[in-house]
Amino acid sequence: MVVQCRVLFIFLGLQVVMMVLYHQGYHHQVSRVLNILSSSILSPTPANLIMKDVYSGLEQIQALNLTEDDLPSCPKSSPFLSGPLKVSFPLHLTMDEIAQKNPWVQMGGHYQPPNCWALHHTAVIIPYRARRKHLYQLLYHLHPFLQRQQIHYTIYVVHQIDNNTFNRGKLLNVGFKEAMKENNWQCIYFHDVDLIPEDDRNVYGCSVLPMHSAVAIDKFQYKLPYQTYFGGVTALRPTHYLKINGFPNNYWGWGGEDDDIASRIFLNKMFITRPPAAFGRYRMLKHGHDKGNEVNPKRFHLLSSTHIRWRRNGINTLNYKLLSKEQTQLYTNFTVNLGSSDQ
Ligand code: UD2
Ligand code: MN
Repeated sequence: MVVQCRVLFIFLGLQVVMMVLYHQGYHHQVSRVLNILSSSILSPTPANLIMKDVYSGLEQIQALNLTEDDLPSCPKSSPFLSGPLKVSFPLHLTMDEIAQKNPWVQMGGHYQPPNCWALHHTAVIIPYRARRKHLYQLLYHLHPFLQRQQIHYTIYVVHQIDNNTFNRGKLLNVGFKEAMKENNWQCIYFHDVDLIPEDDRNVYGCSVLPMHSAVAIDKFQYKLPYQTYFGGVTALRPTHYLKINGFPNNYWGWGGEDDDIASRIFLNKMFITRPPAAFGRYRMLKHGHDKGNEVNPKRFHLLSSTHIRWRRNGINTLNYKLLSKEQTQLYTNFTVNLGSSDQ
């Protein structure tokens, strides 16, 4: 009681100070202080909520003694959601260790809530080459993250095996095509291997608009670098993906393909939607520029002609060689040869 009185007293005192300052002409300063206070007191930022481990509570997942047909629908908001997560990076992760922590995940990186009928059916596609440590960290975090959301999902890794320059756009196209052969997915997430989500309210389901989920990344001080930014983690319904003719195949090396995809969306009269910044938070695992993914000097030139090219460069012109398809404990792996960079 005494503590409550003191808090109330301090609060009232602050209000009086603010009023006096305001009337003395310090409008700008007062509103700045109020903004800071309201954003830290009222908004659900990590500082004010108890941050849980991404695995906490998942031991409660239990199968019901019902056939699939009789399962109830999962609730709109999963009871496992806890908001901001305490993100930590265990050292020397192995596939077995991660699999043991995720007993409900089936071969191929497949999961379906055992106790309810999922509302979201999502394929997660990861473009990949030579980032094993990042991949294991992502798998360690993403599996429990998606189970917290009661989503039906599979994680697909599209591995560029050839020695040609890396091509993220083309790998994502391959991922889309191969994943859709496996299942009639309703939502496709395109996910960089090095982005670890920090808040489980960033639900990996599709909305009626193309989704850009990586709104606030630590690398960019948790701010959107620019308004049309569409990098990192994005999601589309298959119909929207097909409407924009998928992604460009001809961005070899680093950069530009994400802006090309954004242009395709705008050219098709769609808009981008985003989760609130407090939800769309990510940590990017540290890395430099990879060998074989050098900055693409042609990217600005290519971007200037997206409006001319998008119809004849995309999923309808995709060619690649699928060398193997393998089901591991934690993901389905597509190993591909993308061909050479001459197209
Ligand atoms: C930014 C974008 C990314 C993409 C890229 C330009 C963000 C958060 N991300 O990432 O979406 O548009 O710029 O191409 O802005 N990769 C490998 N092996 C490699 C090279 C790349 O696996 O040798 C994959 C991996 O999934 C990686 C992704 O490609 O996360 C993007 O490459 P990056 O992380 O090197 O580039 P970055 O962080 O600038
Ligand atoms: Mn990165």
